[in-house]
Amino acid sequence: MEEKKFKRILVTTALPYANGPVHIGHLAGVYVPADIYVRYQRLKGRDVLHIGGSDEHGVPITLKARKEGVTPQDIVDRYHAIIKKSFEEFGISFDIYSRTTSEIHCKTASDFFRKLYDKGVFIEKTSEQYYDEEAQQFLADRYITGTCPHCKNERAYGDQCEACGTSLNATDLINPKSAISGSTPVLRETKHWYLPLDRYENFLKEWILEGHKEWKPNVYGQCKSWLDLGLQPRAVSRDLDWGVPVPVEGAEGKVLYVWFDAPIGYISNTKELRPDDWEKYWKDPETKLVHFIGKDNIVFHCIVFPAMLKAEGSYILPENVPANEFLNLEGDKISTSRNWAVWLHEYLEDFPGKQDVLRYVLTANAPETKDNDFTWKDFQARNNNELVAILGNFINRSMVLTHKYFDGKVPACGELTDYDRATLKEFSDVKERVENCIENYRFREALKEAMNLARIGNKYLADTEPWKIAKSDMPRVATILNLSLQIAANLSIAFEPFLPFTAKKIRAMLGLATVEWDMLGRIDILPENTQLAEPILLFEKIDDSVVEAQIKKLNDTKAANEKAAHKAEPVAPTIEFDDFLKLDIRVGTVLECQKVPKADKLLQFKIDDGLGGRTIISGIAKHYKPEDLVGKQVCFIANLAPRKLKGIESQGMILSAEDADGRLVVITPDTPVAGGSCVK
Ligand code: B3M
Ligand code: ZN
Repeated sequence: MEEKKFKRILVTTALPYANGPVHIGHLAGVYVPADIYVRYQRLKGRDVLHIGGSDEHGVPITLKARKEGVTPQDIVDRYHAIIKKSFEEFGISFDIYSRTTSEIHCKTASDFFRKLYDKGVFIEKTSEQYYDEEAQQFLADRYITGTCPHCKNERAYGDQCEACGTSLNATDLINPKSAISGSTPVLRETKHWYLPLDRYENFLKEWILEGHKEWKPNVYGQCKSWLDLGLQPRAVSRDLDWGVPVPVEGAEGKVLYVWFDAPIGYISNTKELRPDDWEKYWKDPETKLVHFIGKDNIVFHCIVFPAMLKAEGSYILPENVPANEFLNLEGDKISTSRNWAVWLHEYLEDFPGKQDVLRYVLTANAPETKDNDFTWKDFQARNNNELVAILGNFINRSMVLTHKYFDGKVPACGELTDYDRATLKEFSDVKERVENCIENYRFREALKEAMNLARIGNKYLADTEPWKIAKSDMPRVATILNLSLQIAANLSIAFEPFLPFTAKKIRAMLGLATVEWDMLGRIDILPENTQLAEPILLFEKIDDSVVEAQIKKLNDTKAANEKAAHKAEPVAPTIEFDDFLKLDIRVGTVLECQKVPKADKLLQFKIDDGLGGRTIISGIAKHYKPEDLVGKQVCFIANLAPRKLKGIESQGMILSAEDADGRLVVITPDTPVAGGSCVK
């Protein structure tokens, strides 16, 4: 397999935006899986580099700076340091963690653009875009709000209306306002450079859809739907004063779009790390390039960046992009703006020294194939029932018994019994199984296999009960403990990728200096008479009160958010009662519900309205699975003029509540009523 095909491995992890600290979702989705992968490869003795860094450009950073009255550089300096420290503390073993404001990056990104420019790759286009005269800058679509031309929602964004789900152009908005200054923006002509993705469509189809069928189904599926829809040219420059300047004459005030420069950051950071031989990592087809990312970054890493690399012409393409789904927290989407997160720096304040507990829980519960939930109860259960009761217990008993009966020296292994042999046979294929899982990016399963080895050890000690025969049969006790300690040594290798702090402690107790992956499975790792160190406890029980305090902290956050959501000003002017009477609001039962093809926000409903049934389209596909809505009762406006959405006539509007984070929840009666009942 890969040993033959590849000489070296280049692993990159998504560059987090330096406008906030990192949380458990980042770790679970990207950095822990990548770290498991690179630690394993290093133990295998392979030539592997792990390249990371902060993404320090983009509009959100400039807005945060404006809000705080500091410079964008101040913002990124602050968060780059916080993020870097969190990663170090959690043992994420980067070979380099740099940043996209570095000089070498700006030059590399600039040269890359210039090369494509000189090759005539880009299309130049002039278009009219909104400009904020007060803030003296062009506005990204997201930073313009106004009235939706379709549903008249007054708080639609320049890229979409979240009330009716229509995607918009900023110029569609009625009464547009700048989100930066509140003033009315004006249209101005501006020129930009576009990467003609459509020209790479055939190449991408061939390369991904034919050549990489082995990619994870979530990744392959997303690529396929993008490619099926057809690709459009994408602007790779912006009117902004924060970023890498566009290296073309007459491009003053323009910078590279953040998603153009950020992936080039992987290249710049490799250059910074290995100035003399970086090219072999990026240009030799014997290098295996792997991008670890979250699912929201798939299109950029599987479509846009490969098209850029292909256009440049001298680079290799990724061999795999093992993107994960999202991790939720206690049943709710993790959200920075709602402070709904477990921040890494806060975790370490509350659980000092327990990095590996979090690494363990996040891997055991990793969102590899679907979104997953982190709960504090699960965290506690996995710590107490798995880490303490199995792994910790086994290592501790082996150590304590050896100290008790053999003064802490590895005793001699005598003749093996059938039971010993059966135990050894049970773990003889753990190595191959863990390897197989890790090579194929199935880290939860790999961890399960490693934990199974600890289970085997635990059961071996429990079954052989050496403490009961200490008086009668010391040679047998010696054999049992020798084997137990060899299993412990195996555990220190098998867990190194997953729980590096713990693996190191085990090795220190066993007096094992260096290990390699290929020692796994052997039972002669520890020579007879090796002096063991004093046993230390690897894990400790976590009490109910501790997790309850964490749950309370989250509940307090939730309460504060709800309060904040309600103090928002009235959203519409006062109306007369007669105006209210004009609305025919009814309750209906959802008979059928399905996604509208080629519209990622729309759901199509068939409603029992007591009047013979009707079809309604609603923009809530991001918030519900269609099957979960069937049978539910919803409220809808029955006398809204029908209108067509994606070619389907929508006969009404379903009512939903929106929280501060933009989450939509349908309004449903407290007790079921007949379909068609009026709401008054
Ligand atoms: N900073 C987006 C993100 O953090 C972006 C990743 C860049 S990877 C080149 O989700
Ligand atoms: Zn709308």
